[in-house]
Amino acid sequence: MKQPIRFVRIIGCLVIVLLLLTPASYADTPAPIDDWMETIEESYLNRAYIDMDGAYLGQCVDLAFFYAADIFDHVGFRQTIGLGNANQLFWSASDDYFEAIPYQGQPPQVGDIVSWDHYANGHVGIVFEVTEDRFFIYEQNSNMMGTAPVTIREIVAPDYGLPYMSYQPIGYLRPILETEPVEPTPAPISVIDVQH
Ligand SMILES: [Ca+2]
Repeated sequence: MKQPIRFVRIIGCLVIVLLLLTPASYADTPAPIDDWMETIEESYLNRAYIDMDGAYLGQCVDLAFFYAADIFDHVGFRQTIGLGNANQLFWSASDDYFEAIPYQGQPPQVGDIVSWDHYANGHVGIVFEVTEDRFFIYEQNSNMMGTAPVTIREIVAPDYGLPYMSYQPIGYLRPILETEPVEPTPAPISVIDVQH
């Protein structure tokens, strides 16, 4: 009986090692972010724009305001993301709610707000997918008139400049949210109980 028991132990250990080595994935994205992206896909993407501040119709910052208001739904967005133009939000966001990570060549994470500094007011978008050499954002104001719906833009490495400009991002605002607790996978009973 020794051999089967040893085999089960080895398999059990391999399963645990594989679980520990599994890289972070979208499953690690906090639920409020996932829920917000679902709302965008179902109700706004290529359909409607969002005007949170009542000025200039659907600006890019309105989407960031909407995002902040939704994922921190117990407090107004002015107290979390702050006020200002797109190129000011990186510094005005409250560090109780967002970690401001300066751009140093690294890719963002899903859920980050990316800020760029170009023209007078800058630009922001919310990252919904990251691949090996590019990431994708939801954005507004793609027609510069404020009347365009929420759209998608692809941002390509290495400098992550906007396609129509070549500015690097100022940085990433990363929401400070709890990730979903991961239920530990119980070890096979035979591994725990059998002692010799
Ligand atoms: Ca507006």
